[in-house]
Amino acid sequence: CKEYDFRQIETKWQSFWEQNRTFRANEVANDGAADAAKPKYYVLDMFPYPSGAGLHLGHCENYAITDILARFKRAQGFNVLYPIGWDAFGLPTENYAVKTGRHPADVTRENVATFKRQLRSIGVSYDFDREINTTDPHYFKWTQWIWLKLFERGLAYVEDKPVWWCPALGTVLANEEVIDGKSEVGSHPVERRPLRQWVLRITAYADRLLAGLKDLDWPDSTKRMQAAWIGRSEGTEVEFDIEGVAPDEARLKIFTTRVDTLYGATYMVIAPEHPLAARLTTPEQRDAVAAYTRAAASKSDLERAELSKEKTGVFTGSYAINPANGKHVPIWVADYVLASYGTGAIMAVPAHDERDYAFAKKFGLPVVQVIARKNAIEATAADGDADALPFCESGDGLHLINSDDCNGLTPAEATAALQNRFAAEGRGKATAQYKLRDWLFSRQRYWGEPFPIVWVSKTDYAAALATAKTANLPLPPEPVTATFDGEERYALPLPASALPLELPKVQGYEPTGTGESPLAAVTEWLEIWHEPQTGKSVPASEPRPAPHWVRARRETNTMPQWAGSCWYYLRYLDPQNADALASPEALRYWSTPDLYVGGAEHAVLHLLYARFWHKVLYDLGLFPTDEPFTRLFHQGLILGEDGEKMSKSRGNVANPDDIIAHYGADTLRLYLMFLGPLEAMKPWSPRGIEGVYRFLQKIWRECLDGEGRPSAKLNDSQPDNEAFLRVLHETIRKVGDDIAALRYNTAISQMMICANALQKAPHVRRASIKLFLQVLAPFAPHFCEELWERLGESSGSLATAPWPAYDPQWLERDECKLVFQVNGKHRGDALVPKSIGQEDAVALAKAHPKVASQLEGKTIRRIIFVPQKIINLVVA
Ligand code: ANZ
Repeated sequence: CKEYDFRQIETKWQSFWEQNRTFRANEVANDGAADAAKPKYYVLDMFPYPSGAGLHLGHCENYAITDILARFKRAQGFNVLYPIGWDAFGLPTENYAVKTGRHPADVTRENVATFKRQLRSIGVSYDFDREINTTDPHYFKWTQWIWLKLFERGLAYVEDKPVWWCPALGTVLANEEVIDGKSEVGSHPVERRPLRQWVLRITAYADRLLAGLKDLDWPDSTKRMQAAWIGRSEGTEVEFDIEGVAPDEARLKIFTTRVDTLYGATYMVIAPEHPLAARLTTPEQRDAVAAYTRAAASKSDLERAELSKEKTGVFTGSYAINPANGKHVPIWVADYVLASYGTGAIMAVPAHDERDYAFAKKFGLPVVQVIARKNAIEATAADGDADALPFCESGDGLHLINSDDCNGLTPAEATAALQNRFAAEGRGKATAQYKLRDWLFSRQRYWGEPFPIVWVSKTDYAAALATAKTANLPLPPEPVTATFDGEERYALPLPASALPLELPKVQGYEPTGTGESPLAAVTEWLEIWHEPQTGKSVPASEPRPAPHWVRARRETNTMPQWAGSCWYYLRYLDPQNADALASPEALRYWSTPDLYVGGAEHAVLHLLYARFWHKVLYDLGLFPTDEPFTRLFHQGLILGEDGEKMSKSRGNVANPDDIIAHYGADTLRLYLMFLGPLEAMKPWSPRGIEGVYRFLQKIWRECLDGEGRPSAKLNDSQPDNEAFLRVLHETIRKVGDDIAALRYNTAISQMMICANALQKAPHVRRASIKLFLQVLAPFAPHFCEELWERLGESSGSLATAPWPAYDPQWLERDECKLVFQVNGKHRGDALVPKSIGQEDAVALAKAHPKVASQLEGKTIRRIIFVPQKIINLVVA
């Protein structure tokens, strides 16, 4: 269509918006009472990692969803905060820097520029004045500041622990970055290795993180995944006496979720790393246990816990005494019991646990059934009615057998009885365990936030303290004791006034391969004289500036990429603030996002970590509420044409730049939103895109003549015909409702019906067309701005026009689901007014991407229309 020149139009309006800063969110403090009185609406995207590959269609989908909502909310009179920024620390950029020798900051800058150009080209209405970048020292100053708060509250600690070491990446990875024993990035093999690590005590918040889920307006599946990750198990701790060991000297404590099966415990297992392992091992068994323990050390928890894994283990030579029946049962070491869960020891009940059963069978240990169906005859395995073992059922209709005085009780009754008995004896108690582990929070890489601490020896610190006292100086901050390469040292926090602690320039970005980051090679930065009161430093090679300065070594670990994304939604509220992460006024006015949109792949980690930090900020009194994201929405994945996930290796990636060049951004936006329900997974098809493109062209031609001036159809001197008015007002109502409920695809079908009504109407009033453009504008903003202007609107941008009201007298309330078929096969459906006629129904069906692709190169032979039900296109 020669007249609808989307290239020229889109560029024109993008510059207009930019020059006029049309989408600037009003400041809280600076703007007058009028804006403060406006209700706020904060809509947030999960900010992107600016990779070298640029934007993909999934980003476009995500940002189109929020942009449409942001434009709608502005029109409704909200003061809208709709910001964007860059989650720019992290591995891919650093790996690229390693390869090319370029500074990661330079690489980041280029990638950000590409992303920004692409974002502008899709017409997203971000307030770019609030752009943030996690790698900017003005930003990470506050990431470090929050970390200091965690440190002060004892929520950050150092531990030498076995961690995932990836030889190829030369770094340690978090559990979450290891998938099936390979690194998530690059799929390299990983192994276990002990290293000095910073760890965050997220487990202290496990209960609150779990309880808080209840009130969140989040997809259920995501809430379930987080709950499972936190993994609260209700159970019982029981202490078993050890044969030949006095109970007050040592007892073996186990955690079980099935204390009702206690009479069926025929052996015990401790983890190879269990603190009692050496003590329980008899001299005859020492070599075997030692060999076994060595072998287990190289395995991951994941491998060890694998259900189907061949069970291995060795006998310690010792026995425990079952407190229920006094029987002596052997204690084994086996790696299917993890040191990091529960108490690192279990009572094994092979009759009722799959892993214990497999183990008992392999090592010839006894199997005693103690739970049975009530109606099943207590019988030998030979009897047809016996429960098949292992019998892992729970629930109703069960009772205890072979359990002395507990016989006949239900599992719940037995659990209560045994818990009471052990509580009275001081031998056990009801308790809960969590799957959640503390959060391994260091990386041995360059491109991350440095930790705002220094390491000092205890004697040096004591000397500095004494000097400060005699010289009447402020005292140094409180240090925390930690083991540093086998020696007790102090981790001394920098004072907040010394932040940000920036990254030094380095020669190369390769990991050192020793477990330390490239920072370990920057001696000038690393080894310093440090003034504890101010955080000032000079290289240790220089003379000590004053006696209260202390010899120190900086931390060479950096923070993981998650750090910056844990609190970024707060920085948008007040991004330039140099004195606080955000002002109290900004925090109060904008509060947390009203809607957060992003991929379901972040269901656990990012969303859990951010909730944790937010709760800490809440506890510090910095924030009035303790959940960051009260409403969350996941957009569905856009698949390749083949229905597979888009990926470079499959060669099925559609590039947004190409589509925009071909059809324009407005068409791309409409098309992405029309593909199906926003939360659904949907395959991309370039064919269906023609339908929405024609939809825009049709509107264009109805509104303008060949010269691009208002068309002869526009007639303000006559009232509109009723048929058109009915569709128009129904459209205003429905689009408003649908946007608010994130049902964009049905909003678009309604607008298509409206475009057909417009086409059929003999004449229309300009004011009516404008109403239509106003509701279409959030979806196709450039297109609508242009028509709005050409239809004689001189009062500036359509983006600032209020949302139109519908006239209830024209409303058609009754809707029905119309099914689209091609040759009798279901290809889609839409919610439409019951009064819809055949012509509109056909037009709507044809515009549907899945129908459109079926019509390609075919001729429609017959149309079967069953009003309010089906439109079937018979093609050949
Ligand atoms: C006896 C028993 C009998 C168990 C039975 C289960 C079924 P969740 O639900 O995951 O919390 N267990 C406890 N600590 C363990 C550890 N460190 N490593 C491996 N397994 C461990 O599972 C709790 C159950 O897992 C516990 O209850 C224990 O086995 C085992 F019919 O005790 B059970």
